[in-house]
Amino acid sequence: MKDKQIEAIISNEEKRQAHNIELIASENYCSKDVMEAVGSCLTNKYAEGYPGKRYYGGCVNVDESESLAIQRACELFHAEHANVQPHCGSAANMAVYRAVLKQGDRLLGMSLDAGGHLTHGYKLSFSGNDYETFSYGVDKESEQIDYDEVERIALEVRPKLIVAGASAYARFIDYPRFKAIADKAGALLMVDMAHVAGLVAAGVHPSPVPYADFVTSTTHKTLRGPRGGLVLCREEYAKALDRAVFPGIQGGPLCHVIAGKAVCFYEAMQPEFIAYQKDVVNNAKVLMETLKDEGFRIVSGGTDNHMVLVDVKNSFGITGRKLEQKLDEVNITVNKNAIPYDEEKPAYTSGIRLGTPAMTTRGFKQEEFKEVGKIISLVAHNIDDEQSIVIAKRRVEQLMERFV
Ligand code: DSN
Repeated sequence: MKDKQIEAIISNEEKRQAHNIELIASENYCSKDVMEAVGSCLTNKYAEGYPGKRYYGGCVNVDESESLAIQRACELFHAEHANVQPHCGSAANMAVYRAVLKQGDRLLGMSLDAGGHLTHGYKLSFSGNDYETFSYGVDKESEQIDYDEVERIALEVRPKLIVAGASAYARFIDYPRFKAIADKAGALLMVDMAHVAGLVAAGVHPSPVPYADFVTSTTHKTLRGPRGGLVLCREEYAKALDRAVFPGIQGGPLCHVIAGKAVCFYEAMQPEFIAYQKDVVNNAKVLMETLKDEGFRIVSGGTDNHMVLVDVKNSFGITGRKLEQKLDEVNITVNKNAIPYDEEKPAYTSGIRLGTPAMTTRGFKQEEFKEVGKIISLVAHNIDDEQSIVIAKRRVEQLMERFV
């Protein structure tokens, strides 16, 4: 590469990704094939429009690639229609809102504090600006969604759209119940399955597709594809959705990323993908149990998916931020995360969020996740003891020796 500065930055990031234990629940390592598609000459092509109906000549190959991605997405998730153009998850959610809501319409989503996403109605996001938004949270005791309470709010608020799905929620979501609530309240239902899309594709997590009018996702989390967005919907909403994506909110699609999505959907149809997703879930359970045994309080008491939400404040009297920083020092990457009814500010938080998708891709099994839990415990129990930090870092290096 002629640009030595960027070359060095990429090389440093390659090293960081190879040597660190990556536990951010929304991250993963996509395959070389996905990276090849994303790094291909398809990045050079403009293709505003949809396959067969473009505003540029020369789209024969990108038409084929996008058609394949659409066909595979529908097959993988048993959906009637797919739009593979959203540049990211936020754009996917925005497209659905714009397809069915007018400015000022009512939207009900999970609150950010309880584990929802910014785009599910948070006031500083476009979603909270463009629509009149209401939120539901989790029960204070169980720290799980209280469906009776969601129903009560929905019947009071009468939203046009209910959003289910979360960024920091480790339990199954009852999609049939959400559908029943939406029907009773006269609302449409959108499920944002970004975090669990890979689990859904592999059948190790319930699918929202039979119940939701729209399902949105990213393609880079558990699904292990390129960074990007996806919307699935019933045929009756296909035209409105496609118009909302282009020309509604986006211009030219990222043809190289769409090809990467097609590769990702192909990979997700292979038997080894199912085995991988089973491991992701089993590894999360092992990590959760290890941490529990080591004295950590687990939010909601467990996990049904790829994620473990840990209350470090009430376990060790430290903030999520402090533990995130100390784990960074020993080359374990996590993110601080608010827990339900958190009294700490968002920049500090009482919790950390852990995920198993990335390290399961790297080959970690249950034994390695037990050791990860124990190293996290060593750091949390000895947060200001430099000697313990040195020992923890050495244990991370030893663990990673077999995986680099
Ligand atoms: N920011 C993502 C996450 O980490 O969960 C959600 O989009």
